[in-house]
Amino acid sequence: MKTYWTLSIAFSIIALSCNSPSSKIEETVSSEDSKFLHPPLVSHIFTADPSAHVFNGKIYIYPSHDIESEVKEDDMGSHFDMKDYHVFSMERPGAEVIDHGPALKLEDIPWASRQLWAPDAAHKNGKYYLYFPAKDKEDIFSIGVAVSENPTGPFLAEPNPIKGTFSMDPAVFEDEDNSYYLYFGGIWGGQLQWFEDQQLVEGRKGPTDGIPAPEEKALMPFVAKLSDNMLELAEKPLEVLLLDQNGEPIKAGDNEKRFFEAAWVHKHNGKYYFSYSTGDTHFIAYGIGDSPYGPFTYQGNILEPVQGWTNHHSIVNFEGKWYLFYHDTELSGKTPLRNIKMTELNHLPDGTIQTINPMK
Ligand code: FUB
Repeated sequence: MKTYWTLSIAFSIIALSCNSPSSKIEETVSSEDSKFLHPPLVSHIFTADPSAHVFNGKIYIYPSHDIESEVKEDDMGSHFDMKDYHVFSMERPGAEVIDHGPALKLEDIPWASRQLWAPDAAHKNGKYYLYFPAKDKEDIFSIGVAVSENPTGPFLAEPNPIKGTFSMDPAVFEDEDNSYYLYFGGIWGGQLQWFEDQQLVEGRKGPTDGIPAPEEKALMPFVAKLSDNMLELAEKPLEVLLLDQNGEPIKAGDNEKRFFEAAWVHKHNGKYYFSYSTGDTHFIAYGIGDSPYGPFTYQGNILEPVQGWTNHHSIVNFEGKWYLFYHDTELSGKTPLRNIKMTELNHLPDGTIQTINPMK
């Protein structure tokens, strides 16, 4: 393990010297004395929300690309003002992380106006699909898709967002029968609370307009199967039900357990694991279920709070081992300027996941 991370530190240093780092980014590299469990994977630009996949035996990471912005911080996440995506690859854990440059730019997405938030990607029949949230010209989030022949892009955006989507944080799960499912949703800045019966309710404006009372059922994320061509939903989105350990839907006031954003699904030993951020309580929590549609029964936390307000992750299997990709703000100390990281993840013999503390 030590060699693995020592190697990773060495590669971070190489990456720093090969690229021209922005003068605003401190060239901090974690050391043995660091309070952080792991060093950043990327140091020459700010990156967040890492969605990792193994395509053709190699790890590809699809993160958000954080940038410094003049936009003031608020509870709608306006300060996350991203304008493009870069794709990264690594041959294996611990290897050099390669930045393949801009893969999709805001100006090339006909329907989008601002805020390219957490994306995800999928591979089918030799084509690669980048799913991404953005605000439309009316400032409402939807999810778009862009296509490439190459996992690193460039990706060509479809002219319109995917019909039937709303809110943000898309995550695609490919099941063993080669069906693909798109999960999405997020409250506060993610605008999920502005929708009822999947329709925008007029007049809702702020982060809590439409959030149910504490004793009511929490807002849940959504899922829909993707069509054969990966460009549309094959069905009307269904609510993903998250249950507490008594089998009751998690309540809106249960802030340490309720869904906030950052859906992700992986499958282990025939069970489906739905993981997500609890937002204002900063955990990556998870539930287990028997179907990609849920329901998922809450089990606990995968990741304790990281440095920085947001917590967002992905989980991927590489050559039989599981890895958690996550982010924090080690390089900047500022919430909207994050850096991606990775660590090993363990499923215990009873199927639960060992909780990771991102600080030593
Ligand atoms: O990166 C912008 C937003 O912050 C993401 O979409 C959320 O999940 C949170 O990480």
